[in-house]
Amino acid sequence: MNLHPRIALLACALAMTAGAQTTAQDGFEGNLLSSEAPPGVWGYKVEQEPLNFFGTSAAAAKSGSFGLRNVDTTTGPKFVTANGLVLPVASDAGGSQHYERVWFRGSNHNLVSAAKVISMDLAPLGLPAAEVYFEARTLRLKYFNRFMAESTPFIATLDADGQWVLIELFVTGLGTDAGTVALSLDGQLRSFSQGINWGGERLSAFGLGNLFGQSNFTATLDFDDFGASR
Ligand SMILES: [Ca+2]
Repeated sequence: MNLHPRIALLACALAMTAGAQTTAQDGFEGNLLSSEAPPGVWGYKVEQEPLNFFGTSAAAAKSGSFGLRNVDTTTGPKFVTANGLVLPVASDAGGSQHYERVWFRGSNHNLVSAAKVISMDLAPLGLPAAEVYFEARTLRLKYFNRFMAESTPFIATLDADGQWVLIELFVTGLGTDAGTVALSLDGQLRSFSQGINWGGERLSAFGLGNLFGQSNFTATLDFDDFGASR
């Protein structure tokens, strides 16, 4: 049976709402890391470009007083995780569904390469179940199956530089050969893929920030009101 994508997404969203357990929320009003006092929600921070600014900032607030900002000004020849926050998920046994959302705003792009801004990562494969890249005024959805085959089912062009957009990722069927990935922007379903083979895989982590890209990439990336549930 082929469900209409909107119906499938609605079913997915309702299923998540019905049994939803909040994995994490962060409005970036306080500490970031779980090792800090009082504790934040993130397991660790990756900073391969430590000269960049990466932290909470009033200038990055969508709501409340602060948001998360990455000002990437450094350049170099390598592909790196410039500045990222990672939330490991240790208890996922597979056969499961996950939801991740964040308000995002990108500006001051130097038109060189792109940066992964949000991801849901698989184990043991180590590649993302779903990820979104920011490149100037475009957002690109990608995913990988258990055979490391990459798909790019959707590219969105934003109306303007520096525009806030609500990014929502829905993933179901982890651990099965009937996985689905859905992307919603500003509450509108924009992409739905099904029949993804994730046999033997489970969710290992949520990621946010400037997670992977060519280090010649520079831009200002703002995030607020992160949430994840299962
Ligand atoms: Ca905030």
